[in-house]
Amino acid sequence: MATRPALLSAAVVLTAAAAVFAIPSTALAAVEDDGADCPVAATSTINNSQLPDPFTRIDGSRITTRDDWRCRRAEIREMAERHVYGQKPAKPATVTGTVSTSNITVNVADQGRSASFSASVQLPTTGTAPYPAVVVVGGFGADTDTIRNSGAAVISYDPLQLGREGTARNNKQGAFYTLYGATSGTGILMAWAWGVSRIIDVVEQSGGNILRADALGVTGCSRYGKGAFAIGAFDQRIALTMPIESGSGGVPILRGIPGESGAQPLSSAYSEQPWLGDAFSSFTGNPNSLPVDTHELVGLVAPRGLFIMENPHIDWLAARSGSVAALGGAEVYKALGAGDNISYWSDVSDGTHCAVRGEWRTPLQQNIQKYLLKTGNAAGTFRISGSKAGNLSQWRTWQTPALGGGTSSPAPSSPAPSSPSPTPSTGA
Ligand code: MCU
Repeated sequence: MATRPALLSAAVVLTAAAAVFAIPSTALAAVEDDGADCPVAATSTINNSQLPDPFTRIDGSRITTRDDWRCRRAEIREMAERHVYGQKPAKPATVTGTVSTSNITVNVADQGRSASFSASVQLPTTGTAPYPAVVVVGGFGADTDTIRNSGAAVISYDPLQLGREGTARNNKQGAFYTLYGATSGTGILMAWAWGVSRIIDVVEQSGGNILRADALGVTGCSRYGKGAFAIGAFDQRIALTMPIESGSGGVPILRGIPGESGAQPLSSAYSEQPWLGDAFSSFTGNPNSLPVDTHELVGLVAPRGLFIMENPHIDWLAARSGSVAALGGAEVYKALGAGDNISYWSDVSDGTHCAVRGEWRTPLQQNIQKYLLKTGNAAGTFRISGSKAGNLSQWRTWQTPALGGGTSSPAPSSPAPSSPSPTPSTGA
């Protein structure tokens, strides 16, 4: 089981800052996991076809303040590791590497085992160093021209270096498994996420002349959209997370998949590749027994920038369940006072999987401006295809609390602000 360094000093500073200022609406943590010191009780399976309440702790009490979210978030993070993705080990004893205008190299070592991997860099077409950057996972589906023309570098990351596909679960391969063992129960999506965290370590250590560690985004399409989602959820140094057409094992609520016609079954997502952790095998036939679901993974990204892109034309991609995850996770954003920081867009015309789409060009640019360049302030938008519009009210019994500001005082007694559910757009 992975141990996490206490990171106490950073956590204490953050808590103290939060107590005075509450959570800034685009808050980016300076550390990978600012709740690493929070205790998380054992979890058991449940039996509930409705989405778990993101605001109710494992012990059954409900959070009342925004400060409370830090350790509630740690519970969700830990449950997602235990039951869905597998454990993400903390930064290993040694991480070294280099950053140049064309390449990033990473060397990792822990307990006598070592491995290396790299990523290529393409600078933006505009702006001056140090540059923001977007990690592009896998080689397709991301609009790298728009990213670079918006002023962010592209870091091209081949995640298969960290966790290969086509291997048996008891013989996992790649740099992650060189360190943690071929029989590690951690699935390759989390191995990919761990690799990006180590790239961020190297960017941080590089002195920041070329790339800015505090202005990093991540994107990827399809299986690499599943990866982009995990990468952003499990490292709070990522300022902007942009999964594209991620499908089963990505953004869509796990509880929704069995009932969504044509969606990739959970058993298929589990067995096609070792994407998810070994522990997920207990849930492929019954996601209702999971104590966590992906709307809470969306919540792990909050209040940081999140732009979810989906394709309603291919049933396999489970866009209806994806819309429910986004709507449910948006409730966490609202409770944290950051409702404008999440966007969802499935209202697209071209049915081609992982097409570079004109509809997403402007919101992509706006998200880069807001969260990476810090020059924009466009509000997030929901554009849900009418053909794949889920209804959050059918999936929850809980209501979203009005969380008190950054103190431990009880929540204000005023009712929760009425939260108009984003209206599905009617265009196909
Ligand atoms: C949506 O991502 C996957 C999908 O889960 C797989 O079933 C299919 O084989 O490949 C998709 C993909 O990665 O396409 C590039």
